[in-house]
Amino acid sequence: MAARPTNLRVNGERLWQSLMAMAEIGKTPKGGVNRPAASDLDRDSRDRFVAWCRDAGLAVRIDRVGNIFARRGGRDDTLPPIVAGSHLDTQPTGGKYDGAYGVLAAFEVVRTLDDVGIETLSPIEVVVWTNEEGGRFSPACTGSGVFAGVFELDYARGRVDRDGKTLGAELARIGYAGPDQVGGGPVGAYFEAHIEQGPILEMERKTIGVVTGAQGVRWYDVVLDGQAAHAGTTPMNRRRDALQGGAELVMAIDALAHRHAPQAVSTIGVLDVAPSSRNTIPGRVSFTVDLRHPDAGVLAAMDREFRSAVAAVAERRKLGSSIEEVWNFPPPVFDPACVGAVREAARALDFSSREIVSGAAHDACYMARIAPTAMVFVPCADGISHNEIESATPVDLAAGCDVLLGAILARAGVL
Ligand code: HGY
Ligand code: MN
Ligand code: MN
Repeated sequence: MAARPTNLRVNGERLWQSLMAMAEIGKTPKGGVNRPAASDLDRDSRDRFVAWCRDAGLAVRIDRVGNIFARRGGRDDTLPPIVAGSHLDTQPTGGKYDGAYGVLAAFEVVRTLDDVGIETLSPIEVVVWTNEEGGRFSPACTGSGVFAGVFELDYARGRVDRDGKTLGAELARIGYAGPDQVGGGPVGAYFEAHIEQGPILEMERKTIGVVTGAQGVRWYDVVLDGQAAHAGTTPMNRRRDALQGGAELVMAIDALAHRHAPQAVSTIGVLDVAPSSRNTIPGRVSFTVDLRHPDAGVLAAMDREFRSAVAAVAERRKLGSSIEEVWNFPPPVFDPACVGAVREAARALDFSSREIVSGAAHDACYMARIAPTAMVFVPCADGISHNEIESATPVDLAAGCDVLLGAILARAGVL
């Protein structure tokens, strides 16, 4: 096998142009992107990606949960593929780079190999995972979760959005309920490039994050039931006000993360009040809870404290309460050899780097359960993501793509 070319670099301008072209789909007035999973805009972004891949001569296949695989053959196509990619669905106030960067960086790697005529021993596949964000359909990382055997296909396809539509029906509607079995085959290695979505790399002026793992996540849906009643005629001591209970829990869940500082985080992203009338005491409140910590034991303690806080408020305010755990995602550890390939690629290219644990969950976290996996991070401005102002520089994005190229070649074998 030939030595890996050390001075090989991707076409950063082409990568940047592909990112800007993709960001046109679902773009928002503030410069962000809003492409909910399995929406028409998700379809349009998928169609654009598939067209680019077919123009580049890649063989494209879609599996039954909508994951897209674009394959570049290797000398020995019986070998397990080296897979790289991310997602194209976004948050409602998403940015141009969260997800799309990982997909288009992997695509740029393939296009660079074609430009210079490098043949690899193993085939390479660029992947777009379905519903990574979990914003429209919870939980997150649904497509990669089915692929990795974490979720059953029917469970994933049955997930329902706030309008009662299922992921499966929506994938069929947009033409991405593919024929192929989901997963089950060997994967040689998986790599994912992503913006850090946090402030560390930028603060430390590091170009590359060598990602060693991610923190654990737990998602819950909470419902509190009190009694709707007249705002004017109901004395304060006779009320069972669901929103007052919810407000107490909003503060308690914030305090919970501070008790486990500095790494714990807690977020309440959605809160609905019913019947939502200014002169009716709220009878029902429902809200989401997102708890995270890099240590599984601490996350379990946070879970216990969260559940006892709900029980205590419900008892004191005579409210009914229910907690549904919709996602339990233990902290993953990435493969040392793949992490080493990322570290070595950054070193060989003389990029500054540091090891980092991801604060966000990624499809790579599920892929780590079935294949040697690692991630490449690049900085984003002020560490801001899941916000329309999300920003990254063409130089950093190209650098991360160069490292992704080096890591993939380290596993795919150069002929
Ligand atoms: O929630 C996450 O960490 C990811 O953005 N889905
Ligand atoms: Mn992402
Ligand atoms: Mn995201």
